[in-house]
Formats: sequence, structure tokens, C-alpha cells
Amino acid sequence: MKISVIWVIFFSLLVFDNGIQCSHGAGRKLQSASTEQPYRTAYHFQPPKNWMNDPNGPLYYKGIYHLFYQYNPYAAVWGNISWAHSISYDLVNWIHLDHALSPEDPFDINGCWSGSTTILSREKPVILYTGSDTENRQVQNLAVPKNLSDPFLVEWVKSSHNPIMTPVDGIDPQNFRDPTTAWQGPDGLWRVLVGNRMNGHGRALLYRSQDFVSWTRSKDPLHSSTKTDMWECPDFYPVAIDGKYGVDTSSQEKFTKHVLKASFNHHDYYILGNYTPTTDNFSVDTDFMDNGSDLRYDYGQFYASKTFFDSAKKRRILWSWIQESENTTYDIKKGWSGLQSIPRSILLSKTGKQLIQWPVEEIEELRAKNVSYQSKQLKGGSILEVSGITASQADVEISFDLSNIKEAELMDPSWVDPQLICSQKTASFRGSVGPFGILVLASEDLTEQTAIFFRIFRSNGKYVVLMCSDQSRSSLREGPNKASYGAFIDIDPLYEKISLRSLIDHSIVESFGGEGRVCITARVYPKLAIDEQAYLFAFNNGTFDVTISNLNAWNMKKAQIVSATKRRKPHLN
Ligand code: DQQ
Repeated sequence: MKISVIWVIFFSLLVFDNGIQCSHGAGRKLQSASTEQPYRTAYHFQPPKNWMNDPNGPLYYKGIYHLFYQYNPYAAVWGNISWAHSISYDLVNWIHLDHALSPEDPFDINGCWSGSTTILSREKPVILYTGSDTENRQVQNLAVPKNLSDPFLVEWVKSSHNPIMTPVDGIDPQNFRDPTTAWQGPDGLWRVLVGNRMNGHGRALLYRSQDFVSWTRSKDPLHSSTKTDMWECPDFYPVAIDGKYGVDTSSQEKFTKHVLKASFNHHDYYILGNYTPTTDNFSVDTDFMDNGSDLRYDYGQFYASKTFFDSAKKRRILWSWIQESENTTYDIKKGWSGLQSIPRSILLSKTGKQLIQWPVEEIEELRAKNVSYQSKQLKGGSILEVSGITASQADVEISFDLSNIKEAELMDPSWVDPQLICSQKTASFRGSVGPFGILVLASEDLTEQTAIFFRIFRSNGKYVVLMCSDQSRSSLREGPNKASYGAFIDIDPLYEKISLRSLIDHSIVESFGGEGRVCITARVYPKLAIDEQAYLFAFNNGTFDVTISNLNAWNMKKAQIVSATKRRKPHLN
């Protein structure tokens, strides 16, 4: 293990584009990118080629995790949308199976769009999905496994009753999609939500059914908003108050709150509230505002997500589509587009005011070589190379102690938009306490770097903690979108260390600040910082010192993601 500390004086920050720069001893020789596919990931879920978008109907059934997803079998652009299907025993290693649903019938000929699974009577999984029919109307369809004794659920049969919900009674046929996992009320009836738009605004239509085939729409939607546009991929589920475990969607436990998530404006937003199953009343704590203040699952690239209840480990797991940040021409050239996030377990925070997310524990099985140290001072204007691991494929945990917190700058009351502050005060913009954090997928000369960092401000006798993911210098290539992302974190740095975990995987960086209170996912496409030529640093570009109380970084092994066709039958062990 070799850890070299390089102190960089303030002058060098000025000399080098006012950015953080370093020089260090005999490093690895800088080479130009040679790999054909430098942006394929090693431990994120992705199909071998072509286009992928929304996760659909994730479920745990008879010891196996299933993930279905929106997929174009023919190209790296959206189209011919089918439900691709993969299975896993551990949420890390996957086998691709045959497609579960293909657009072949009048009720889905123009696409088998997003939907969910529900397990009926604890043993019968069923799919509800949106079909784009012969007239391009959105309708809801049902499919069931052909053979329930097959734990891999390879073959699915579409119901002869399809479509089972149609856009009648004034429902806009172009904005009627993405049924949720259904839940059963105390009256035994199943309930499901369907995303919809009415007069330009988002709403979640509520349907009820006795038999899962005949559905009646409730007069009132479960919830609607006058502030937002169409709600895609709604999700509705209970979370335990002050609990460590996830809760089944149909659970009627008392000590829960409900989460309503909707996808709009390129982000996944959620609200919390109290749901009364006897009346189907959902009374919200705070409503969607669409003014920048709404809670998001993730403040970076993260869309059309979906949760499911894992009955094996009693947890709720969140999956999401992570889009490219590159143009379509480049997607076609590289032959694929889209990733799935690392599955995250999701809980209500102790304050009850927000959700907390954390990568599922199974991902830690991929951790290999480790570098670690404690109580390392990072002087103002300095960086520290974390060497000894493959920085393009890593898991990094770091926490900071701030003894100079009282020196934090005063917050300007006009700084209300965290993303704007992050894009104006990038990592190279010096502050007092911060920016401090890590530089990932960095080139040796630091001309390329993705900075994930914190800044501390004083405001009305309290401290405000800002977390940023700065992609402005992530690539020397011109094409990628390099917008910065940011959010305020609900942490009091007087009483708590500031912590960060980042999962780095070639072209994706998923970051979890404050133990999962703020998550930011970035797609980056470095030209130099690829494979062995990627470097990892901790940095402090504030004027005051900070201390790294703990740092642990691991090489991540490659996950086994294979196609069933290469094996006689699905088998992971
Ligand atoms: N993607 C699906 C739709 C959904 C959208 C189509 C969200 O069902 O509304 O591929 O990304």
C-alpha cells in the first residue's frame, strides 16, 4: 500500500487554471485511451448491447431476484420496446433470460411499456404493464407466468382479457401509463395506481379490483398536483417509522408513512404522507411544488425508478434507470445506452422527513484490495493521492472532522438553489471550510477529474452543508453533458462527521452523502482517466484545514453478468 501526500501551494492553483493540481513521484505512465469500450461498467447491471431504460417489475420469488427492464432488442436508441428479463441470487451477479414480453399483440403492438409485478396470495406473481396499442393509445395489460413451478419464470402469457384498463371517460390516451405494484386493502380489494395527466398536470389514478382482471376507476385520483406535469412511473409504498426494515406494499402496519414517487422533469421526486386504507385517503406532509424544493431520490442522473419488497431480507429495494449524458450518435457508435443503478435499500430517516438510501450490502462482496487510513490532516489547498487500488472500478468511503467549522463563510440568503451554487462554485473555487471531498476518475495531471465535495456555510447561527458533484472537468471530450449537481444535506456538522461513499465504475459515479441522506449519480466519459490510467484523490480546496477521520477504498471485482443462452439452464453457482 502506497499513499503519497502531496501538498500543493496556493500559487499552483492559480497557475493551473485555478484548479487543483498535483505533481507526484514516479507514477503510472500516462497512456492514451486504447480500449474500444472504456465506458462499459464492471459491476453495474447492463445488457450486452442496445438500448435499456426503466426498470420494470423487480421482484423476489422463490429465492431468486428478477429484474425486467425496458429494452430495444435491435438498436441503441429507444424503440421496439420489450420487457427484457434477468435473474440473480444476490442482486450482484445476473443471468439474462429470454424476453418476458414482446410487442406482438394488438394491445401492445407499439411497445410493451413500463409496469410492475404483484405477488398474489403470496405465491402467484403477475405483471401489469402499459401497452401502446394499434392506435398508439396507452392501455394497461396483464400477463402471468406460463409455468408457476419454474422458479426462473422464463415464459409469460398475456391475458386473453387484455386490455384490462383503457383510456375512457376523458382520460388522455397519450398520458395513461406505468401501473404500480398493487396492494390489497382491508376489504380484500386490490388497488393500483396509473400515471396520468389532466389539464397539463400530474395525477395518480386509482383503480380497484377483486380478481385482478376487472378494474374500476375510483372517482378521485389517489393524489394529483397542479404544480407538476405528467407523472410517469408512479410508485406508492409504506416505510416504517423509526424502523430498520422495509415494509410489504400491502402491509397494514400502523407505524408507517407512505411514499408517493413520481417521475417528471427528468427527475424522480417523492412526497411523504399518511395513507388510510379504509378510505384510500392520502394526506401529504408537504406537496410537490416543482420549484426546486421537492425531495428527490437522487440529485443527478436517476429516472423512472421502481421499488420492491424483498421478503427474504425484509427490506425495500430501489432500482433506477441511469441515462447516458452523451448524444445519441455516440450511443449508436458504442452500441449501447443506459445502465441500472446499484440496487439501494431504502428507509425512512429518523427525522421522518426524508428517505435514506444505501447500496445493498451484497455489493460489498465485490470489494477486493483495500487501502485505508485514519486521522489524516488535509491542509487547506492540498490533495492526497489514494494509490494502490484500481481507481476506475472502486468503492470509496471517507469521513471528515471539521475543527475549524466556526470559520465557515456566511451563507448569502440568495443562495437557494444548490445546483446553481455547485455550478458557480466548482471544486476549483476556493472557500473557507470546503470544498473538501474526493476527485474520482481523475487523470494523472488532473486535467480530467470528477469532484464530489462538500462546502460548509454559516446561516442564522446554524451550519448549512452543501454537497456537489462537479462534472465540469470530467472529460477532455467535447460531447458529454458536464452539468454540475448539488443538494443541501440535513446534517449538523457540530455533532456529526461529514461522510461520503462513492461507487465508481468506469463511466458512472454513484455518491451517497451523510450516510445516504443525499445521493448524486453522475455519468462521465473521461478521455484520459480510463482503466489503469484513472486516479483517486482526497482534496481540500478550502483555506482552513480539515481532517480525514477515516478513509477506506476498495478495488471492486467484476460482477458476473452472462446470458442464459451461453449455459444449458440458468445456474449461478
Ligand atoms: N418509459 C416508458 C414509459 C414511461 C417512460 C417507455 C419513462 O412507460 O413513462 O419506455 O421513462
